[in-house]
Amino acid sequence: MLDLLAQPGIQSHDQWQVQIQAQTQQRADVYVFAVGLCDEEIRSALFTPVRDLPHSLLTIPILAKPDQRVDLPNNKEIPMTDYSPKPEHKFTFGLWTVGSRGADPFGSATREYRTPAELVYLLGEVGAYGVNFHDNDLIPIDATPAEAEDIKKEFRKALTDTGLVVPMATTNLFSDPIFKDGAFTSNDPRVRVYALQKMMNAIDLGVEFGAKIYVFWGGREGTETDSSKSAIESIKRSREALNFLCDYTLEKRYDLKFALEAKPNEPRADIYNPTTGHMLAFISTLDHPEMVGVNPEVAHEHMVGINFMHGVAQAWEAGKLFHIDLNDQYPGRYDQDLRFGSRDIKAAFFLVKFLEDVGYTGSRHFDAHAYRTEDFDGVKDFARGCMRTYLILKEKAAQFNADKEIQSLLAEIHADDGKMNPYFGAYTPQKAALLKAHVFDRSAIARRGLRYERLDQLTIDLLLGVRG
Ligand code: GCO
Ligand code: MN
Ligand code: MN
Repeated sequence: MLDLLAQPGIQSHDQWQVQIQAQTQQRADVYVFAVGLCDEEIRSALFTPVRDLPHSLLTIPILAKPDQRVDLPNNKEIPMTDYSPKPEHKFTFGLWTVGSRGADPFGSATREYRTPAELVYLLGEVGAYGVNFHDNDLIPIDATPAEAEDIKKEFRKALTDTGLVVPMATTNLFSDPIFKDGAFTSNDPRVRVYALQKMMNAIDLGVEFGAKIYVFWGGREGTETDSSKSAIESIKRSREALNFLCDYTLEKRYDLKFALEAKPNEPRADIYNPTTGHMLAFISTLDHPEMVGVNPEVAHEHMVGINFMHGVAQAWEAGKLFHIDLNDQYPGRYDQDLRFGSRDIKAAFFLVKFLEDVGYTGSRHFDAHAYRTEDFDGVKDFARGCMRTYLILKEKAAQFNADKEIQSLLAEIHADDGKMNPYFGAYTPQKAALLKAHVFDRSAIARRGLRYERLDQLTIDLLLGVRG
């Protein structure tokens, strides 16, 4: 190309951008700062990637010459930190999330169909670590064995090309009309055993692609009218099905754990085991509780207005946080599946802070979809936004932990002079007798201000970016 350009009067059609780039780069190094492009992509276009813009501006040689001017975008738009996703962040998306075509109960699809392989390439482009699927996201329910093989081949190639992995798989027990009254809790015994058969095949498929977590979401395990089903019988049927599938997995020697996902309603009017807390109680009644945990979802608990992070903490403390579905949701509304952190930033902050502080190492799975208004560029904006917000909040959490004023306030709030220690811990009759004799100055204790207003405002200042 450079030799060609050196010839006098050179004119070659359809190459002008390449020629301009070549001519520019004969005289200058070109540094590119881009959110959403990885270093390798920038290098493959023969540019030099720049990640930390303010720092690089001091070190790039051009600035050594005082007469040179550097055009910078508005400083405020320059992120000080690199918020681009990396494999160690474990960001995953479902085929059904970026593949959502925007249909809702009032309108049909607004985006065209993309094959599973095409969606994997899209996820590779935005920097995701993994992709998860329902059996029928990958293989349509009526596909012939030959069709299934072709789809799997193409999907596998996309995984190899992009380096994406499949950490989780799940079963669609809700779309086909056969599941109109549920799967494991259907009143029709044929449906209940068909669901078991479909589950075993779907588990095989997930394991074939390397899944280590298997999610169970019983979207149709519920009722519109409680005249139709016994709530007790439904719990017993669910338990029997899960016990059967645990034994199937053990017999096959699969390295697989189950994660149960609760949702209070939608698509059924009411769904059994409606919250993460219900699921945790249910798990303790199974034959193999050690291989079953939960997959809590932000939107599912926000729909009913409860504190999601508290449920996650309870699951974590019980050793049951096997997976997590991140998205957002206004309380008291239909299932919105909004981009992570786009509705309740404060709740998202405390959730991210929790996951990072305790050292959760599982997938950060985004179970959400782009607005119906979007084309596939908008789908990429949506996916990038989920990951970017997570990383910004992760940085804010580190800032919170390092903030001197916040930390000294917390030290004051949590101060303990140890005087009550003799009364804590296990019960003994002596301790009980001693405690009964202790006199408390209730009004003195109650008079102490706890300084939570100040602490919360510092948190808000930090989140709004006016602190440090
Ligand atoms: C929903 C659920 C689902 C499940 C998925 C995995 O509200 O529709 O969140 O998206 O997470 O079926 O089992
Ligand atoms: Mn959901
Ligand atoms: Mn979900």
